[in-house]
Order: sequence, then C-alpha cells, then structure tokens
Amino acid sequence: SDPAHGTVQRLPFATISQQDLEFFKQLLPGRTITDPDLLESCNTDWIKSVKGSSEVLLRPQSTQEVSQILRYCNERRLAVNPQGGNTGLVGGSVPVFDEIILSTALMNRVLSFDHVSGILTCQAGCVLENLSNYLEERGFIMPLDLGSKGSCHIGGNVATNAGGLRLLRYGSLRNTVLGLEAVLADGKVLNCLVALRKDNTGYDLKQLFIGSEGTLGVITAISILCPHKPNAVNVAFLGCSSFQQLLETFQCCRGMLGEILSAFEFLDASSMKLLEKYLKLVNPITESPFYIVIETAGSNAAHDEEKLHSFLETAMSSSLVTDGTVATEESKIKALWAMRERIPEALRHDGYNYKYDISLPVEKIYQLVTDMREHLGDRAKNVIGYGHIGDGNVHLNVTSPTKDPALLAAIEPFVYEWTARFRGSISAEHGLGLKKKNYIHFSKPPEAVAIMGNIKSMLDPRGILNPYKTLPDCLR
Ligand code: FAD
Ligand code: 2HG
Ligand code: ZN
Repeated sequence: SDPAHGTVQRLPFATISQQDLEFFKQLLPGRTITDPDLLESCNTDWIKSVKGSSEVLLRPQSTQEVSQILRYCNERRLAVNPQGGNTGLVGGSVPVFDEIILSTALMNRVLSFDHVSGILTCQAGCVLENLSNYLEERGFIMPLDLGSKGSCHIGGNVATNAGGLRLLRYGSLRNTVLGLEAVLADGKVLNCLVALRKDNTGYDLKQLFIGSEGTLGVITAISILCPHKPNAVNVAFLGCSSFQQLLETFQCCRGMLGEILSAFEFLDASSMKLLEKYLKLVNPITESPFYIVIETAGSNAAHDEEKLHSFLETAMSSSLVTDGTVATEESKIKALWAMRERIPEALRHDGYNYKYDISLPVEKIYQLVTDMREHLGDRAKNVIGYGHIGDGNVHLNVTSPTKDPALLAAIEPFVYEWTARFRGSISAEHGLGLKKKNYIHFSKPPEAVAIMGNIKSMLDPRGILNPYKTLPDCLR
C-alpha cells in the first residue's frame, strides 16, 4: 500500500494458484506472462508514483478470450486490473496489490471504417496514434488527440473519457463514441456496438462504461464518429504578459476565428523553463509570463490564413499579445505543439510529480496556481500551471525532489477545498483512479456517490474489477 495516498488494505480476494496459471496458459498460450522483467513495467505507472506486485499479465486477442478470463476470475474471486497503454495519471492503470493485469495490447485490429459516415469500429487495444494514421490515409482524423497518443489505447481513452487537445472543437468521447462492446465481471458480453448517430431505445448503457476506469467492465471494442481531415491547419504560438490578457485574447480569438478554432491551450513561464532545461526545447518567441497555442483547422487555406492574420493583427495592435509566431507547415506545427504536449515529459525529469487536473470557471484557473505557489512557499521545488483554457481545465503540477508526505499534506485537501469553493471539478479529464477516489465528495453529492456504489454492485457483485479505484473506500 501507498502511505502517501492512505493505507489501502488488500481485500479478501483469492491469490493466484498453480492451477489458475495452468488454466490461463492453456487459454492464452504464450500470452500468459509471468516474466518478472516484463511485469515490472506493467506494475509501474507512467510517472513512477505507484507500484503494484502482480505476478501475471494476460494478453487476450479476442472478446471471447476476455470473456473466458473474466468468467474464470469471477468464479475464483481473483481481482483483475484492466490495462491499456498504461499512460494514466491517477494510479488507476496498475495493480495496487497482486491483481491480475489484463492487457488490451494484442486487441489492436480495426474492424471496419465507413468512408461515407466517418464511423470507425475497432478493438479496444488500438493505439491512438495508429488509428490517427490509419484515418489520415483515408482523409479523416480521430476526434481526440492526446500527448500520450503514441502509447495510449482507444479503450483506455474511452475508459477514462479522455479529453485532450481537440475537445474544444469535437466535444468529448461522450458524444463521439457511438457504441461499444464490454465484457462484464461475470464474463457476459454486452454488445452495444451500434454505429448509428441516433438511437433512443432505452437507457444509453454505453455512457456507464465511458469514464468508468475499468471498474464496471472491460471495454473490448468501440465505434466512434470521426471528422474529415481538415485541408488547412495553422498553429500560432503567442506570448501574453498577464493571465488577464490571456483571457481577453481567448475571447477575441473565439469571436474572430469562430468555427475554424480547433484548440486553445496555455502554459506558464515555469512550464517553459522545464521544457528548456530538461528537453532542450527552444522557446520560439521572446520570454513571457504566459504562452498560448492556438490551432485552426478548416477547409480553405486562404480563408483560414486570412482570418488568423486579422486576429493576430488585432491581438498585437491592442497589446493583448506581446510576441508570436505562426506555422502552416507540418514540421513547424509539430515543433510548436511540442511546447505544449511535452510538458508532462519535462515534469517527469523534475522529480516526484503531484498532479491536479482541475475544472474551474475559466477566469479562476490561474489563481489556483498562484495561490498554491504562495501556500507552499519553498516546500515545493516547482509549482506550474498549463492546460486546456478553452475547456476551463488547468493542470496544476507540484514537483519535489522525492516523494514527500509532508508536502502532500500541505497540498491536499487545500487544492480540493479551493476547487470546491468555486464549484469546480477535482478531476476534469484524468479520472479518480487510486489517488483521488476518496476526494470524490468535493465534486459529487452523497446521493450521486451512493448510486455509483449501487451500479458497481449490480454489474460487479464480487468487486473483482479494478478494486481500490474510483469509488471511495467508505462505500465498502
Ligand atoms: P491506462 O493508463 O492503461 O488505463 C487508464 C484507466 O482505464 C485504468 O483505470 C484502466 O483500468 C482503465 N482501462 C484501460 N483500458 C481499459 C479497457 N479496455 N476497458 C476498461 N478499462 C480500461 N488525458 C487526458 O484526458 N487528456 C490529455 O490531454 C492527456 N494527455 C496526456 C499526456 C501524457 C504525456 C500522458 C502520459 C498522459 C496524458 N493523459 C491525458 C492521461 C492518459 O493518457 C489518458 O487517461 C488515457 O486515456 C489513458 O489511456 P491508456 O490506454 O494509457 O489507459
Ligand atoms: C495534458 O494535457 C495532460 O498534457 C497531462 O492531460 C496533464 O501532466 C498533466 O498534469
Ligand atoms: Zn490535459
């Protein structure tokens, strides 16, 4: 157990026996992994903040195999940790104790793509970037884009209801996922894999699985609505001298760019310092307290460029923006995006990371960072803020040379109380996982949490799916 996040007690699940191993080896020959080196990375999360001690990794290839695994585990009362690309940031993707790791890595087939409707149907273990490449060749794109695209799986994205860099334009997975298939704890296959835009036949059960973080079922396939690939993409990287000016730039930008705006992201000067220090990235403009990444995506290059330039002219002449650079060519676009996307990677080099993923009224989001900086003083190594301005979502990160329980006690519950005061969300897009489950009441009323508990008992009565995660301990 991890003392920094409360003392978690192992629940009375069975432990894996030789007979269990024989069963799995027969079911998944060569895909039942017990090699300690391979298990090491699957037991450790991306920021190396939590570590489980699972001794078995299962790599099914089909829904049928997932079903057989879960039926067996449910009967035997063996706990299971569903895992995608293991890029989750809340300690949900790795076991807490010896839960069996069920990986979707080999469930990576595209099942169909309809060129007319733009509907893609695929297995849950497809890597997001591979799907993006597949679609781009066909004139389409995925409706979501995350910095972790090279590793994260679409099933993991759906299980966490991941937001990312394009949510502003294409909305959340709650609107773009049209159907899904999930295997329930007892092995039953729930096939809601419809590929229809409209379907009001009873309750929309797929929504239960979107954002359920592996606690209600294993998502095995999804169908998702994909937009056309835009003909023209532009990226602007701008500097602002205050957060107030950044907000005004956002307002101006929304007004002037309208339907072609596809992302509006920000980072602060402390984030920039980490990019420079650890990743040797070069700031493309003069030093500023705040930086903005704006992306436009549209169907007419000349029209989009004209709009972008007239916006930039207005922003510069009214001194909202102090400096800026624009890219239309792919390699420069990538380089500008790296200044935003690679911050989590830079942070990893700065020590132990305490991550907070907060939704707030947009005008409040940087005050949280400054208040936290002041509150912690020199107890923290760095306090940085960046994120999805367009979605009202800030990523507050606190670093320290090593894991530091006293520092954690200074951050929490301060950060959650601060958030609740403005009726924000304590998890905008990463989920609750292991680290945040006991703080759910800062964002949800007790009645809602109780219903969540009922749903969990109904779908997973023995509690084998991702135990210790998402739901608070008090429900046990
Ligand atoms: P994992 O990390 O393996 O698992 C995450 C959770 O989903 C776990 O609880 C797991 O049990 C469950 N799960 C995984 N697969 C399944 C399945 N098939 N069925 C049921 N449950 C399952 N997140 C954002 O929202 N927006 C971002 O912009 C963003 N950027 C990121 C950038 C970086 C560099 C990194 C490292 C992470 C980022 N994340 C972001 C967080 C993370 O990438 C997302 O949460 C992602 O959706 C997780 O996908 P995964 O396949 O890695 O899932
Ligand atoms: C992002 O937007 C991710 O870069 C990661 O959601 C946020 O590392 C974080 O705090
Ligand atoms: Zn994010």
